[in-house]
Amino acid sequence: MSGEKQEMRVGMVGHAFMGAVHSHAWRTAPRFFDLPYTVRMTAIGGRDEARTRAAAGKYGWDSVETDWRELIARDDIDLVDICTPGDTHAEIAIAALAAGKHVLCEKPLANTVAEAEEMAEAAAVAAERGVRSMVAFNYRRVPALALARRLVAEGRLGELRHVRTVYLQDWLSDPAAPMTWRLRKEQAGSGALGDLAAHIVDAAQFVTGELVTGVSGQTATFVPRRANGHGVEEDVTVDDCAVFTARLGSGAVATFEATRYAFGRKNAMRLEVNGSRGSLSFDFESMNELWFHESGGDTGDTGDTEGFRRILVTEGTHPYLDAWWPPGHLLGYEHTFTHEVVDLLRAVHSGVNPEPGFGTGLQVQRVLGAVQRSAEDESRWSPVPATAPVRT
Ligand code: SOE
Repeated sequence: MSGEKQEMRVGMVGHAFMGAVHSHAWRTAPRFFDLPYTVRMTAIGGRDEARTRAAAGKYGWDSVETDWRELIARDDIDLVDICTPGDTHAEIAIAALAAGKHVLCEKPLANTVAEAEEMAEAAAVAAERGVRSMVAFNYRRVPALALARRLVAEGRLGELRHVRTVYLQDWLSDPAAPMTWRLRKEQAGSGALGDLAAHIVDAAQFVTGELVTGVSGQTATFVPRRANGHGVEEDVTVDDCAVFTARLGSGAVATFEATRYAFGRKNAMRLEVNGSRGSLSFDFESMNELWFHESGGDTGDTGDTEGFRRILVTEGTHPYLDAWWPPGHLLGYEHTFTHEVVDLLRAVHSGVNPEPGFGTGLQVQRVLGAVQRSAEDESRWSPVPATAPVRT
């Protein structure tokens, strides 16, 4: 039938927390946004057949694969969504790209800069064949942060002076919290640095439109051993927190703090930007709000009535909101993943490289690597080499 939409047939590898929220995104994106494709949730991959079959039934996938190599070899799959721990991102993504599959890969892009460089190169080569790739920095798709980027780009804050970011969780505050793959370097690559700081580095670069050019940082591991599921104690081989200062391309000064020990903070991803004319402030735990202060700006406030005002980012004219609810009815964490899928599919259909692509993922990985080098060298200043954008 003419005008019938092409089907995008998706295969997802992994079915834990990220598998669940990505499944929700694939299911909702075509139902709430006008997309150039219909979406078929063709296969979900996992090593344990019983658990993967249960996930397929729960999240709505048509079939199951217990070997990701089988999944990417299928000719009824057009796009591979990687929701596994970081130690498998590179091999799965590079193989999927070589097989001509578009790729969405969870963050951080990889566990090392070297792996990220290989992935970015594979993405550039694949892009020349029209095969697209994106890294899942979902917080860019919070409408309030997309609005923040717009305000900075419009010059509403003037010249940037400070970027202040934290990402605070507390799920390791209890020393009795069990060992998990996230605490093993060989699986996770790093701890709070790659898991949480990756997000705020990308968010800072996204909102300001500037790249981190150098860092000085430290990491710490507060609880060096934890008991695994069998009651056997293992060494924690990653950081529990990472704290670092940085400079951005314009000379603005930035601070980053990522921890899993901020007792009472559940998912407090916060960003504040101070410029020569104004400031903005965001807290993911109030993700529908953006606080904005514009000295002598359009509020007409001057002198003793100036100050931050709250923008409730739920108007139909705000990024992504025209697809959802009336003003004031609020969005949640899961909506950011739906927005991510929408932007990916629209980019694939338009024949352009989606952002954040693997080149951006490599840039973030280079910042993380610079922090690790600095932390190992008594917080010495560690320059970050610029990352050329992925060739289109
Ligand atoms: C860590 O617990 C985590 O799940 C991150 O891995 C996600 O990227 C973040 O969005 C929520 O917290």
